[in-house]
Amino acid sequence: MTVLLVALLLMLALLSFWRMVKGKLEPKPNYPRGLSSLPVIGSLFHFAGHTQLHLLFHRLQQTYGSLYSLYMGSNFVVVVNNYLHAKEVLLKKGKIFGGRPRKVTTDLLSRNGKDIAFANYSPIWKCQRKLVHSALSMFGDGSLALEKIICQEAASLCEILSATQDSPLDMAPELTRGVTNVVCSLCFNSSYQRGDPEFEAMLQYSQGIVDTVAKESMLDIFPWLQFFPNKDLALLKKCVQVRDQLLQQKLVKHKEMFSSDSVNDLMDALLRAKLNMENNNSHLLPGQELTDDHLLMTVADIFGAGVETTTTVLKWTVLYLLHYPEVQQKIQEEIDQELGFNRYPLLDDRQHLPYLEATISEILRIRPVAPLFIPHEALMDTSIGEYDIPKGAHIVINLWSIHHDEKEWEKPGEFNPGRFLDKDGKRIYSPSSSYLPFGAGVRVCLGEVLAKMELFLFLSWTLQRFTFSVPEGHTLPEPEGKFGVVLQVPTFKVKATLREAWKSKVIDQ
Ligand code: STR
Repeated sequence: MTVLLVALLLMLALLSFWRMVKGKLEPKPNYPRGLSSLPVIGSLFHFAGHTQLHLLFHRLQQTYGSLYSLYMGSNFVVVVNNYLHAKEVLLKKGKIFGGRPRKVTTDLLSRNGKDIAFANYSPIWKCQRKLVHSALSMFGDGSLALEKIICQEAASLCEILSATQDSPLDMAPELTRGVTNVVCSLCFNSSYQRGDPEFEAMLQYSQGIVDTVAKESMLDIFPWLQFFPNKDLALLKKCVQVRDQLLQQKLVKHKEMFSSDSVNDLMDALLRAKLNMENNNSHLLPGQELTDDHLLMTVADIFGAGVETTTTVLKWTVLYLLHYPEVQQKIQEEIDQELGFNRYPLLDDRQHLPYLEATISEILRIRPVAPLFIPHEALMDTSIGEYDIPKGAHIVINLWSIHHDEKEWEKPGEFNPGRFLDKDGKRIYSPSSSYLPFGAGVRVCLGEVLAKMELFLFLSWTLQRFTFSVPEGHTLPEPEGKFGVVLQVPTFKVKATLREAWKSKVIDQ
């Protein structure tokens, strides 16, 4: 009996010794320093009362350093606030971090990740991206057609501004329509007139989607909430339904009219690719074919992204020009000098208008469109810097912190387009690498070229002709953004005054 007891004790001692040795040999993973957390809710109590997540994550650096971790409910989240770490995630380990966390709201929006923005890294996803990329360069930068379309929309915007001259105007819907028509031409080869009911419906559902989707809401953190009545979820479902109806109509029409000899827009290009893939279906594995759902969700993404992002930047620019009339004046002086009043701006003028280009760069820095990008997911065990990152971790890159890093930017809170110009003010350059307005790596923005074309043309056209100011009796709008899937601009009114030199001219194209 005693022998047995001694043997048992010895075995236990050996076991614990072996565990200790093993523990020493295989050290605990070295995760980034973490915020305290509780079961079920995770670290959410740190967020109480904060809706501006990008600002909170920026501030938490003071306590936890630039790379830290937390729990959103039961999800392990790593927050990256430094550009070197961000580049490691996006560029060096782009494929490893190429996943997207599944969320209730984005699954609803994208039919369980059949789009590009919210889908995981996969062969079919790569194919979708490639198709959009080649379609964009075919209809976009490859030809002059797009430049002409944008100029037409810019001219129409100017007409509206001169018709409503001097009376307070909310420019948001007008800017949205201009930008929407450009994306509409690209996606569907169509456009909207002012007051078109379909356009009004689109404005509404888009706002509903922006208000509810991918903003780290409770619904996304606790998926079981979807089984209870939820206002946000009901709104999102309604908006997605309206959007899908519109898209479905467009798809049916495109299928009816389809001819592989005349591919006029993104939808045609996707339909052609789908037919081609079906014709050589020998190497198509199940789950890897391009379905109607993939096609619709791809177009929906390009459309939604194309509208919401560029419009947001244009609104921010007008808001900042109200705050900094001297910047507006400088842009106008540059335009007057380089272009004069007898011709309208073209893309070729970009190289001659560095101050306008610098202003656009500064807007993209100080008010990034997507302050936390869209979260990434680690597809395998990996690392960031010296820290271990487990498979399945969600990675939130705080672009706000990257663009407001005091070690990289002089007075980052100040709006100063001059920081993007060389000392003669003739050439635009980036004074810091801590600047990623369009992201980087395998998931880099597909619309960067298009966006830059639109921003330049819409702004140069309007500023050549008009001066924006705060209407009498109105106050300057606060430059506070509202956090969401895009950083939303407050609603405000402007007075657009036709400049002296244009008073005797008619705007023609
Ligand atoms: C805006 C509203 C809408 O109707 C559809 C979409 C889907 C694509 C989204 C877009 C949204 C918001 C901006 C996103 C874009 C994909 C890429 C872009 C998130 C929700 C950015 O990363 C800024």
